[in-house]
Amino acid sequence: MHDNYGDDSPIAAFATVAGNSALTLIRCSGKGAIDLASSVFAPKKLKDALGNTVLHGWIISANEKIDEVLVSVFRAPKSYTGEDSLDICCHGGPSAGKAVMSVLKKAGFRDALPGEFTFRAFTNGKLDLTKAESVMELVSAKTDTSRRHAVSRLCGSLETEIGEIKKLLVHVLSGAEIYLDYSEDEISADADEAEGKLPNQDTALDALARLKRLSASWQIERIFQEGVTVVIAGRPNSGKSSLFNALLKEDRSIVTEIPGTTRDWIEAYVSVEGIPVRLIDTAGLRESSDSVEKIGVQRSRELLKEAELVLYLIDGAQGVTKEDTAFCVGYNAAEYNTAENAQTQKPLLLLWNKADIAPLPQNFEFADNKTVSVSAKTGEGIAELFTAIASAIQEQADYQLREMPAVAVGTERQKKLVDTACSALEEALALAEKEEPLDLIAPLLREAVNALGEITGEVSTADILEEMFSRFCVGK
Ligand SMILES: Nc1nc2c(ncn2[C@@H]2O[C@H](COP(=O)(O)OP(=O)(O)OP(=O)(O)O)[C@@H](O)[C@H]2O)c(=O)[nH]1
Ligand SMILES: [Mg+2]
Repeated sequence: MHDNYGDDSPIAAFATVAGNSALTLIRCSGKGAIDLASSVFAPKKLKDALGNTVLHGWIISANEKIDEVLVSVFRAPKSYTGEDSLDICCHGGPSAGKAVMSVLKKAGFRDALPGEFTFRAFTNGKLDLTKAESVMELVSAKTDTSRRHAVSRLCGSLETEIGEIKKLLVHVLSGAEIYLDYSEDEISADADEAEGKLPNQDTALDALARLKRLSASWQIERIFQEGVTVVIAGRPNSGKSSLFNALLKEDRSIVTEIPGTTRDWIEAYVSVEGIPVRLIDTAGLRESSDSVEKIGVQRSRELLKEAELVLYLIDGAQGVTKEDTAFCVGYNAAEYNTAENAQTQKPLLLLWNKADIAPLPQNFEFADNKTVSVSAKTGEGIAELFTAIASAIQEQADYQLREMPAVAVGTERQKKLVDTACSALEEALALAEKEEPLDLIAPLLREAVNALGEITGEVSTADILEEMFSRFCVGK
């Protein structure tokens, strides 16, 4: 555990990113935080301020006015962290916030560690671990759907579900433990047990079904949290960068009529029917003698390995070329090195671009793929393309992306613990079926209960907490 995580010393951190903006927010929290801040604030006395009030004044250092600020004062335990806290709203830009921070540090605040505010909120009982994690999910939500899922957990949907399942398991466990208190001959052939069932078997099955639903929810949730990597590939000049810009609805990637324009890849997130798509524009695939372009093409090939879906562009003005065939069907032309170029068996969506000047031929069939006709230039077919991308992502999933369960796990950590509980419970049920003694079964039930306790943080160790919170950003 880091030396400082877990203490209550006064900490400060920027809650907003540096850059040109109207305002910068600095967060402070900890024992004595209000008194410390009061020593560098004028003309009012911050230390006399009531909780939940906002004071206007100046941050001062040796009588020099550093910045004009608004300070929100929160008194323990009524604050995000549960401690005395302040939000100092400074002017934006590269200088004001920095100067204020330097004064605060001199006054006795130390830099906050990543996630330390939320860590303190957790240790002070302000939120459980599922809510703490949802704060991070919310900050990094890439689409509106991702945001909604995170907000549902922040409101406690997962905490409640875990709590309810845990109650069921505790009920099953206490049933088993009652029997354990008696010697074998005292147990008068309990009906359930005799039939190879756990005491309160129905409750155990109900818990198992709910755990399985939660575990399965991660397949969908992972997509909404992490996004799907979609790589745009094709020959130079086929219009990849134009398409990238059209999907993003902004001019991000350089477009010219010169083949080989894109050298280094570029990525951006775009929402496709609520699914966060990490869209990557790559260098056009061709053999090149230009050393910079060569590296670009090599990078395109590496990115293709990462892709979960490839959008392959055919330049309609050129029609299908042997390179297109080599890529899409691994066609073995003697003059073309297919081994290196054939796509790595990734799901592929074929696009016929430049439909404005070269319409898709009737009955066009190529490489057994459905072909979407688009014009990156005029926007024709782009709406249909969004639908086609969403369908292609859906096709690879063995669950309905649009049918999000009411409660879902939001992190890999939670999913793993749900699985631990699931397998322990399944094993307990299997042992009961074999009519094994309860003293073998009860520890498994306890393991399941503990795993659920770890999800919410009732059961936690310093290592687990540090691992989790160190992935948060500073200022959260
Ligand atoms: N008419 C027409 N021209 C297009 C369309 N899409 C792209 N172009 C033109 O095709 C040329 C190449 O476009 P880019 O988007 O730079 O092509 P690219 O595939 O990124 O090319 P590289 O980066 O060199 O691999 C430019 O002159 C574009 O204006 C389209 O749908 N219709
Ligand atoms: Mg390009």
